[in-house]
Amino acid sequence: MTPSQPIIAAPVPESAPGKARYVPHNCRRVLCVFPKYSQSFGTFHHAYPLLANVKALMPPQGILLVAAYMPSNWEVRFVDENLRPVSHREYQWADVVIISGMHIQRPQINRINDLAHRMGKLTAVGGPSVSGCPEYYPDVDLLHIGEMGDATDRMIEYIDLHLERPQQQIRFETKERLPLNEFPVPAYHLVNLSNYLMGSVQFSSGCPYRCEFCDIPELYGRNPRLKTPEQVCHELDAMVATGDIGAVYFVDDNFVGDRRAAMDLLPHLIDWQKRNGYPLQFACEATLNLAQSPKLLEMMREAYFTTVFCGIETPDTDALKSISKTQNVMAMPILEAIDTLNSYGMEVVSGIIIGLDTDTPDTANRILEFVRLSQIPMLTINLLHALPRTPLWRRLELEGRIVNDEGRESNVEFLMPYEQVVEMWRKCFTTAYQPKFVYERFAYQMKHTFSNRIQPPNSPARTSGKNIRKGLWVMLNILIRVGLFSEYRDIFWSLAKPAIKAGKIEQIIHVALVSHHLIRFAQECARGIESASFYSQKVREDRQVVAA
Ligand code: B12
Ligand code: SF4
Repeated sequence: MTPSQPIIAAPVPESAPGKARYVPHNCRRVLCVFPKYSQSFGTFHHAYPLLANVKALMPPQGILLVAAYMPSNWEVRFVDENLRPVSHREYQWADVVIISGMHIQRPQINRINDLAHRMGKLTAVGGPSVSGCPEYYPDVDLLHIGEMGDATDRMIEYIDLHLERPQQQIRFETKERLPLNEFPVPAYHLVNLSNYLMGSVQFSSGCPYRCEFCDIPELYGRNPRLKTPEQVCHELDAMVATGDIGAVYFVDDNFVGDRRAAMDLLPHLIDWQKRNGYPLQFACEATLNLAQSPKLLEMMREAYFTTVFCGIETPDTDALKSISKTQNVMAMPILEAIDTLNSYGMEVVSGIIIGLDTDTPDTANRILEFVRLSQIPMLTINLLHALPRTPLWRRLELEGRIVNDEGRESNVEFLMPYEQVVEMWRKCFTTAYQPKFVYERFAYQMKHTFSNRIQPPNSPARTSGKNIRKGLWVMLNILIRVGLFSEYRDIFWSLAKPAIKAGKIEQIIHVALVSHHLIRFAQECARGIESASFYSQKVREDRQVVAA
């Protein structure tokens, strides 16, 4: 099916502050389901067996928010299929089954919908996939398109007044978004946070840039909308109270999309950490030009931001211009920007795209050289994929270069021969994640990045008996599974021995966990098990993440 491609619409406005909400007449039972991930680089599934109880990366913000937004007299249950399947009884219990998800989870979303329909239940889907491509879900009863807002209220009204399935699909499209500062705290009380590798929090939504391949500006707008710093701290309180987590990821597409807002938030985060004894490490996504803001960087260091994902995409300036990623073309060269972030204790994670129109047969070598020089341990090296609702999709469609073949690694007709591009991707991926190369880059990070971090206090929050037991369990598991039984154990020990002697236990745990996932994932790519484009529908249903 060809997704509809609206030319970029006017930004969806926010509703007036404090707008009254729909008051329901009935009680309803709502079953919220988040579908299993499809196995991909970003899910970290190879690290889960090394950790106690972890079965998924982070709690899904979107559907937890919707769960929290439901009328207070309605009964709400939540199942994350990454933790366990939905039971027959739960489907039977529900009046309505509501689902969220990304394009890559499309088969799972449709499967949940079928199961619910078999029991005669009303179904609804919202989230980034249906918002970009409603056509992917022809059989779901209610489609929620866009962010939470008037459409959510109308959908709730519909569910309140009807229990039977509609004759025809009904679409609710957000015309007025709920201001972020009126978002409820996601329903963390419905999840066990210890089952997740990290917690997640949202501060802003939207990004001011217009990278050609990205659907964020069209899905979430170009003017970042914001929560208040108090709201963010309150959500951190709620998370810390509910479960034992050591890290929180800011899911904002660009944490510094509105620099002034980030500057206003950071003192609150620093205060929060100090008040609570620095229980959390923070990670975020940000544009590389963050390197030009020393004041922001200094505050991020003090708030204990330890990882920042930057969409570097390509080290080649002309290529960056051709994909409208001009925010990476700065007076400061890319390698210097990475060094700068490292000097504030932040490990950089980088997105890299292969298959751009500017690529040449030498691209793989240039990217590998960049990996070596930048010393970035983790790079999401991805084949270009045209996402619906992007300028890239529209350009390629005009040029007749969108290929709708689900057996292919990407839906783009590259300018270079397809096989050659896929081979370049495989070469980059499998070389970058050879155990020796990964460990070399991490050794660099330990010396040149981790050493620049603040030394958080030995507070009760960090050194509780529970935390120490958990750390010991993970360390023991790593020593057995990686140190004893992995084929790359010698490489592991060459870094681990001196690190353990120096008491850098937390650092070596991080290195071992991340490396293990990268190495195993790359080995699967080499065997042709994994897909080159993590956006591709080729990531099949049978490659869903299997929790250990
Ligand atoms: C954190 C994150 C992840 C995490 C966790 C994902 C999760 N959902 O738990 C991880 C790392 C696992 C991940 C992985 C991937 N991700 Co991701 N991810 C994100 C990110 C940065 C934030 C998600 C989030 O929490 N947003 C905040 C919440 C509040 O927004 P939301 O989910 O859209 O929810 C709002 C509405 O949509 C609506 N809503 C949501 N659900 C529902 C349900 C109902 C019933 C209703 C009424 C409303 C509703 O209400 C919410 C409030 O307005 C987004 C970017 C973004 N801006 O969202 C990308 C994004 C979702 N990811 C994306 C992609 C492509 C991926 C990957 C394929 C590749 C990758 N980039 O690594 C993998 C695939 C994973 C897999 N193999 O299954 C794309 C999805 C494109 C699409 N349109 O489907 C996005 C949009 C980024 C992008 N453009 O590249 N991702
Ligand atoms: S900076 Fe990031 S989120 Fe913003 S448009 Fe570019 S890729 Fe998308």
